[in-house]
Amino acid sequence: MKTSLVTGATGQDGSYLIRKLLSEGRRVCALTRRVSTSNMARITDLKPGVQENGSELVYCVGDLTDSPSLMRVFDEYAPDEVYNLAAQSDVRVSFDVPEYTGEVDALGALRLLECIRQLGLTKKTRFYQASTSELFGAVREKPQSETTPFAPRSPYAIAKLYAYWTTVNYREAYGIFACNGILFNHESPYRGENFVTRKITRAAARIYYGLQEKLRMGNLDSRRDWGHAQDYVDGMFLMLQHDYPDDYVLASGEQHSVREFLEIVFRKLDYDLEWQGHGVDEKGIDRRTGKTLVEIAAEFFRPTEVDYLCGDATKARKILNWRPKHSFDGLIEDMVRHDLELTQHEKKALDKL
Ligand code: NAP
Ligand code: F7E
Repeated sequence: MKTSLVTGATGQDGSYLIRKLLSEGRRVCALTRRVSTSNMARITDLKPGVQENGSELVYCVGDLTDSPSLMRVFDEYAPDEVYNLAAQSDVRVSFDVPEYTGEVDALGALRLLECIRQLGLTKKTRFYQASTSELFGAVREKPQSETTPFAPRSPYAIAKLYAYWTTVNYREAYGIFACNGILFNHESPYRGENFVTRKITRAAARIYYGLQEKLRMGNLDSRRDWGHAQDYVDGMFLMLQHDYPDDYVLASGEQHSVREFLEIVFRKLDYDLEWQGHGVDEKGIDRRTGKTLVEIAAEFFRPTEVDYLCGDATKARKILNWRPKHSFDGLIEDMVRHDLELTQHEKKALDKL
């Protein structure tokens, strides 16, 4: 049985990838870090031990800022595959904690690759690095593909740039089967609530059930290429099963603004938003009730913004036969339905008090 180590196991992508790898019959080592509050919400249903289909789940503790903990895990499990998903992944927060972001996102990848090298696993262990469309930053061409030059615009993107080139370097220098997945934004009901799509679907559901009055937003006019996380973890898996290592863009090829995303979500809940005012004074008002549902707040803007992202995933489609199954509307439906259910439970619990 092949052993796959997943860092960032408690995150959005980790929670989907573990399920995928278990369904493929792997022994999965899910790396989690010690934190003072519970971080297991997305995977509470995944119990350790042998699963019904014969696959196996093991939880192990480690932190990307702590080499000894990583060495111990590699020494014990000698994984056939490593999916490095762990990161301080919030772009805006990276401006507040730039050094920490570099420790985890840049040096964390180096520490994992050093485990492979120092423990003599270079011929055995395949490595996936969670690279990002944020590398394209102030975009040099449209759409962006594997050959587009990088122009990072945040401490997060700069840290990920270091990890990207370290992955390429360890592939070339030591012959490690190491791949970069340059993934454009991908979302799901498991998306962290600080990221814009989930912030919107969660707030819209809370407004719908009367648990929140309005939503405070940053830059509504930035544009993203949003896909579904489930499709993107399938792509990660394909990269490590291929005959040779390489770097791939995964993207939907479709682009929408934050404003459009927000309007669609509210429309699904029967609100009809009209925009009034400009800049931080802009407001989203429901035409039927005259209520202000959306306001702009300066705190959600970034010192440097990435305005425009749209990916070209031709290479992944041709070489890996990667075929995303979800549409943009299907993604929104999935998220809205989930957050309506979640909020309904929240409201029932509150009503009982
Ligand atoms: P996420 O939900 O924020 O998950 C991040 C994971 O990293 C969590 O499990 C977190 O653990 C873990 N982590 C953070 N610091 C750590 C440390 N010092 N040591 C060990 N683990 C640590 O991120 P995601 O959306 O699933 O994204 C997965 C990866 O893909 C990230 O590397 C992200 O930067 C990258 N990426 C994401 C997207 C996207 O659109 N989602 C696109 C391109 C690239 P806790 O639960 O304990 O906090
Ligand atoms: O912002 C704008 C914001 O935080 C998207 C991470 O997974 O994808 C993610 O990074 C856009 C930005 O994602 C709010 O300014 C407006 O232009 O959802 P986000 P991100 O920064 O694109 C990439 C590919 C990663 O690699 C990252 O790890 O939305 N925006 N108003 C807002 N964003 C947030 N968070 N909150 C707002 O209120």
